[in-house]
Amino acid sequence: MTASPIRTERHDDILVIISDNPPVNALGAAVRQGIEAAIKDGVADASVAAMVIRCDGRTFFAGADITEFTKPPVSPLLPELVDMIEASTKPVVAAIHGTALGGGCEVTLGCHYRIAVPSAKIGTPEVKLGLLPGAGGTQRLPRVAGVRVALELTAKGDPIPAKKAHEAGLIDRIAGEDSLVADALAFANEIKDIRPIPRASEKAVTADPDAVEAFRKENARRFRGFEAPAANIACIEKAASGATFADGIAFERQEFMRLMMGVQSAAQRHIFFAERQASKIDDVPADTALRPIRRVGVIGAGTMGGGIAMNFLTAGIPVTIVEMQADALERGTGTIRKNYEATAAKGRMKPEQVDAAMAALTPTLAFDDLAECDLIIEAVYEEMSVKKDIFTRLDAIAKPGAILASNTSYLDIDEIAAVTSRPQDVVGMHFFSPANVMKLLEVVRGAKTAGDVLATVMDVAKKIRKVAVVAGVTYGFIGNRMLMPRQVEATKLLLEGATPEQIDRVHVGFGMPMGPFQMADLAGVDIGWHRDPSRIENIRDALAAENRWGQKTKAGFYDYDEKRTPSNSARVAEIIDQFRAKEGVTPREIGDDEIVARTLYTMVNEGALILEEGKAQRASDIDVVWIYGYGWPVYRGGPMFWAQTEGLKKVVAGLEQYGFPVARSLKEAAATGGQIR
Ligand code: T1G
Repeated sequence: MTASPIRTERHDDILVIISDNPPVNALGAAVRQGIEAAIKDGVADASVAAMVIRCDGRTFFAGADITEFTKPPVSPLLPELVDMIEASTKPVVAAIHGTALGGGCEVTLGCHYRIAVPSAKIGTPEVKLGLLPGAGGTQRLPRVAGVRVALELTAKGDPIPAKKAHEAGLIDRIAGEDSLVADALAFANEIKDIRPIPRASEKAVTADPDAVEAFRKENARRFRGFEAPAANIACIEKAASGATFADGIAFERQEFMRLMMGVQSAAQRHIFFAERQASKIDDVPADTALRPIRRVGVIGAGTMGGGIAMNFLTAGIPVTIVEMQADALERGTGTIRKNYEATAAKGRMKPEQVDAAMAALTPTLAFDDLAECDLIIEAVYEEMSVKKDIFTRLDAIAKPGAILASNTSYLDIDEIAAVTSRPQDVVGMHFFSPANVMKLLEVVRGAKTAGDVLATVMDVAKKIRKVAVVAGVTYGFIGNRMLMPRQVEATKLLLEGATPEQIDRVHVGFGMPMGPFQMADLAGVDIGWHRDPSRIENIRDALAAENRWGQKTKAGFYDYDEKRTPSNSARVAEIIDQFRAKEGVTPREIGDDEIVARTLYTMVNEGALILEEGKAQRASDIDVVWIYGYGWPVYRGGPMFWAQTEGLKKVVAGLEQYGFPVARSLKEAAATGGQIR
């Protein structure tokens, strides 16, 4: 019988209920049972005048235990526990530190008073799991904090700091940062005899139809395809509609169960755990000693180099940035400052933070200045000979133990490592553009990359707020390798009768932020072009030769106006027709299903091959790459998760129908009804 995570302490007539359930005091069954028993004892004990609920460790309850959602329910259910706390005949104070999230926030709402340290945050992020607060949160929040704050917390899912929560009435008292326990006891003594005991469910809700309308509009714009935000808004609206608390709760329960049973929530919960799993390297012990990273070197102050540097500067890690030419260096550092100032202008950074970040940047033309760096990231032209030259020079000047990383998007890390005397210190760090914005970082493990180098880079990734995924050495690693069959098939479909707008429409309708041709126009049709306008071997060559390089030249697969609004291009249709004629292809009607099979199923197939070759640790890592690197809709859980929900038999049949060789592991999983691993 394991010890309960709940214990109690008496402080005169105050009963303190304490949870010690690391790492985040998730409200698992044992925690709920322990709190239920303690509340019952406190209510029954005449010598108890009031109670305090608090948590040990780094945070107040961070929510229901998400791992329990796929298991049979165990009493008391969280809604029952929250109701039971609220019904207590003795006042209960929630003492909050860290992040009171989801069910944790709902427990505080069942309490009668809430006190929090200044650094605490409180919120209901269930929407990010494809859910809604299912323990009374949608009905109590508008009663305690008002409709607008309730909408912000539930439909967007971002927690708010204690100060803002206090202003909204969600928190009653702010404690001292280091005196929460004492201040909570004092607060309990102050309120213990106040009657009536304030209960959230008994408060009235002030309707705010404008707020509901505003959030509905924002939801349609920002959360295209997601089901949960609309459900959260509907529950808050129900609370503000004059419905009784009981009717509101019934509606909340109905909506919660509908979402919980849906594919979207399963997908979003899958990604929640997949993102955390991705940070684990199967064959490197979690307690591997890390190399200290006190200063980072970045080679190249262009778009990528500048963005990469910003990640570290923002995290407070000094950067030495090297360029070959003074004007390029000046341009690069100027762009960094401009980007920071733009962030500050939006109120997301203070001017002094901008100055501190820039003060930590050391621009130099002297390559040897990199000698003092612990991690050096090369972000120069995507050409193997250039990379090899850089790493040869690095090998000569970098200090022993420095980690030497390449930001290459495709190239062979082993080949780069081989020019150095320290291949164990060489690794790939593939940032996605814009590097200071995109969350994904592919960490490319060479054959000789040392375990502590990998562990250090994964740790640094966390520090610069990236979602890191380990990839093996293969052309394009994980994400870009899967992009290739998609681009090849999309181009073939053009020749066979589809149009850029049809293919992009299918992808955008699927939930991608943009389709293959919109993406080409954004990134640049001329990327990887041989620059010889007389050499026209495919449609992209033909576009590039006519300076149709995409948005930057106001013409690519689409035409663009001053505001970069795209329109279908008659010239592109002509070029495609010319290629059809040249290839002797008679265009045919192409259905959306064929586009899905040939541009999305082929990605899944490539993902299965990547797993078979050991170039990704797990299928969920591939999902994480596509969610955070390419905007795959999180409510579909990533390519490999989506394939399971699509049905692997259907995926295999689609691939075979269009003549694709199906990966062995995919075929086996489809045949056995198993999972792609
Ligand atoms: N349940 C189970 N495990 C959880 C968990 C949770 N709620 N939250 C975190 N973990 C695990 C996580 O998987 C990781 O495990 C470890 O804790 C550390 O997490 C009825 C239905 C609290 C801000 O959505 O946002 O309440 O990898 O790496 O970066 O209305 O965890 O170590 O094995 O993220 O310091 C609502 C989810 C649930 C909050 C801390 N609550 N958690 O971040 O650590 S649904 C949430 C977080 C709900 C009710 C509804 C973050 C954090 P491992 P971590 P962190």
